[in-house]
Amino acid sequence: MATISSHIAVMTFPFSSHPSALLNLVRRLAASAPTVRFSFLSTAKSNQDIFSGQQYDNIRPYDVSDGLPEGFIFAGNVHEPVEAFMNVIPGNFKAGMQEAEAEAGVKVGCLLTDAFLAFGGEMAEAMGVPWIAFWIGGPCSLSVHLHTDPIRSTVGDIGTAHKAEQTLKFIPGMSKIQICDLPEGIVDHLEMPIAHALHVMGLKLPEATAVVLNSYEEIDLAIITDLKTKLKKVLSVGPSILALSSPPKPDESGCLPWLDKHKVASVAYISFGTILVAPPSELAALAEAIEASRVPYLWSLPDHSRRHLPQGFLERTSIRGLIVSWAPQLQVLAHTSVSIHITHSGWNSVLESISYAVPMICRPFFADNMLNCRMVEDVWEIGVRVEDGILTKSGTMKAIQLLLSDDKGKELKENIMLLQESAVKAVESNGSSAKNFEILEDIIGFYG
Ligand code: U2F
Repeated sequence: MATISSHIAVMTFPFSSHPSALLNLVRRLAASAPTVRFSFLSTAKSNQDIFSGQQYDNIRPYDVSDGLPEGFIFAGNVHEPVEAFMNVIPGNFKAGMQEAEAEAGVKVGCLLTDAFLAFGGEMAEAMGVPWIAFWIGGPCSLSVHLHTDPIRSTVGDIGTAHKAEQTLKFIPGMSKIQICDLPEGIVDHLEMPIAHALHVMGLKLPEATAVVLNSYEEIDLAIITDLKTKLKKVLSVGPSILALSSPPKPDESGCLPWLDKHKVASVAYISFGTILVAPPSELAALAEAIEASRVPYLWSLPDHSRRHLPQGFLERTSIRGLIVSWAPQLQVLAHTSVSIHITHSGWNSVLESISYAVPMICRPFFADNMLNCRMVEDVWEIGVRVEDGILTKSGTMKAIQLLLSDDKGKELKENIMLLQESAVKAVESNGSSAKNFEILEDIIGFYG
């Protein structure tokens, strides 16, 4: 790398798809600012997973403590590693940053953190540098975290079904969102440690020099306009997958040649993201629905969940199904034979479905999933929520039939194609995301 002109410390929330989404943003910035050094601070495990041997000229990974005791064995409780990590921030990041500064020989001139790491604001202030926060979710979920106090005081204690169906019409752009769609920690589950962290985040983000989103303005104009009144700068720069050219991910399980053998727009792709373990009864019901619908399917399913599939399911459906433990999701959604995405409605998955125009069947589980699902079904009308929000044989079959139908299915497809078109335009030169990215580059270039 040429002489380092400036140094940016990047701090991740090292769970689920957070580090890889932030790395995608950093890769774009690093490519456009070759003399800027990006020190990427995350836990050893997360760095190993996302860099997987890949090197970049001006991005250097640094491992920070995960707070877990030596020899810790993950026993399935996802909250455990998150709590251990939350207990060692921000000391672990400070140590990592000192190491990075010593190695680069240049002081850090800007902090780019996952928005979950709200301490970034105070740390940046103490260092006299700007704080850029990256929000991994959509504008809708950012909005509820910024409005947590008004939501709590307007709604009060949620307890009755009636209140659960109340809408957030007092927040611009959120009139279709119901109380029951809110992530845990806004009006209930307040005891969760992450709930406190997200509340603090909502209070701190207005101090950030800029908040960057992997989204694009046209998808939620009213919400973005409102966010702009609350934050110093709101920069939607995505969808990053359309803006960043990446080498294709390895297809170790042969998903793509398998898809090649199927008819155009015939296959249902199923995935519930990176951390979620769907309840056994729902996995069995989903399998039964797929089998009875006779729809070809590609299912990204962790190995330990396979035992929950109905007996003989794999053998009976092997001619038109493939189950893998990990799929190259972007290439899968981009494949012409895929016509349905059965998803937990994680933000990345929703945005990827939009980017490749694949209508969704949503089974939301937690966090922002319910909000994203509501947007998919009621605002953008590009998919449906499964009946009663859980996977049953009959409800899932109905949803599959609907998506394959000539009337409603066609309408959903047309709607998602329009959104895809606007996403593509946003990242083209002069598009809203491209312009926002230039503003971000200026901030990095100016302060870094
Ligand atoms: C949590 O999200 P997840 O990481 O579980 O889900 P997504 O945001 O949808 O991201 C999943 C990513 O993993 C990829 C896929 C997405 O980029 O392409 N992937 C893959 O490549 N192959 C597979 O077989 C399966 C997945 C949480 F659940 C969400 O609610 C939040 O929105 C998200 C961000 O906070 O974190």
